[in-house]
Amino acid sequence: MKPQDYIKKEDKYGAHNYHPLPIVLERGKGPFVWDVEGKRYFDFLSAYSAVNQGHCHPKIVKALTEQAKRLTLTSRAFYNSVLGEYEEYITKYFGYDKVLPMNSGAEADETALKLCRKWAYKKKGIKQNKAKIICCEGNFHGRTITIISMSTDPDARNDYGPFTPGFIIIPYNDIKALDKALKDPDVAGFLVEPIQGEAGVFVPDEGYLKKSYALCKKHNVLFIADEVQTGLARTGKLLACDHEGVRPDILILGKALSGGVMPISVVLADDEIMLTIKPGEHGSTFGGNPIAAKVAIAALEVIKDEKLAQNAERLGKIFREEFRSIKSDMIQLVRGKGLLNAVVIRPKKGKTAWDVCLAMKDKGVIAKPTHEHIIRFAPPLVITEKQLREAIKLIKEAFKLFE
Ligand code: IF1
Repeated sequence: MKPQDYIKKEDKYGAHNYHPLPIVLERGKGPFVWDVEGKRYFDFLSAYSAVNQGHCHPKIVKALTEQAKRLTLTSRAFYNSVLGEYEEYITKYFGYDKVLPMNSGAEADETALKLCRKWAYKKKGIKQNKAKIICCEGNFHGRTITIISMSTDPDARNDYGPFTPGFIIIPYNDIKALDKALKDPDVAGFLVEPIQGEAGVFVPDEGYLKKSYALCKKHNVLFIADEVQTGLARTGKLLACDHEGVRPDILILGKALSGGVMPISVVLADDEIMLTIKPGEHGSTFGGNPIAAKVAIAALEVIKDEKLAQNAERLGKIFREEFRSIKSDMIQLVRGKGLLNAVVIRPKKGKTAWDVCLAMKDKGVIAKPTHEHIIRFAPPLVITEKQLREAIKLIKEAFKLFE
């Protein structure tokens, strides 16, 4: 089959809820993917930061396949021999009393919202159904109806109403707006991405997280960090909150928690918050399944053993420096932290970010625009300096085509 045949088949039999770049992938290894015609590419999207450990990491695949041959799923109706090991490992790894295991990032965000509301009624004493949660313009926390009820992106929320009430939306990176919103005694939590990914890799001002956290504590409000995309070494620290020494009251992780081999997410919190949910009050068929338990341990070990945060920190600096040296009037600005970066593209003679991505694809680097004019560059964190410099050379060649 030709690439076109694969594309036609997806078009005919699959929902049209995506508009992929015209490339058909069939193999991945480390920072590379290959298409069905055997052409190799640098993957600069990393499945939206789910393959931080590189495609098909052998240690993670081994954990997956070995457990899959023993016991794949028990449901939480029974205990099993690996969940406790995983729960102990991940709570010690991040320094929390307890973990609630789920599957997708959206499920973990939903779980965090439910935990925050439970805590509001059981601990803070907010009246039933009055709890409010503050979130930010430009947020992305998933695609469920409640989560898009917080969204300010028309594409994410149009024609999906009616929406879930109980959210206060404030501008991102605006301490004054947060301070004002926190005056409402019914506020229970503040849900925030330490860096806004989908919005175009918006890095807030230095100190924003620290000041937000302090304000939340002053008003007895939970600081909830969605690190689904920024966590797990992506921004040059284990967590993006670590850049400011902030310890979220509720921490949400997903994506690279499995190294991209399956959906695994968690919510981490201390007992005062986590134990407000009693048996039977929340759950999921696959949440914390034996394969996920073993895969997540392996994925977390890889992050530590291969010093991925340090690599992301060092190579991110090189990436931004190199990119800023590219002479192209299509490059408006480069921003990011660690290996989560984005380039804002100035359209030129009708050519947009999409055209740049097509040109990069032809050169052997794949990335995709988020919104009209922003290209996110997020390679797997296992990329070496030599490979990064090779990829940047190819990206420069692509931009040259628009001179
Ligand atoms: C898509 C990007 C979007 C996330 C944060 C929770 C979730 C995500 C900070 C939900 C998921 C994915 C979803 C995917 C595209 C991608 C994405 F920012 F990463 F680029 F959409 F904004 N919190 N982000 O980024 O996790 O349920 O997907 O496991 O939906 O198009 P999920």
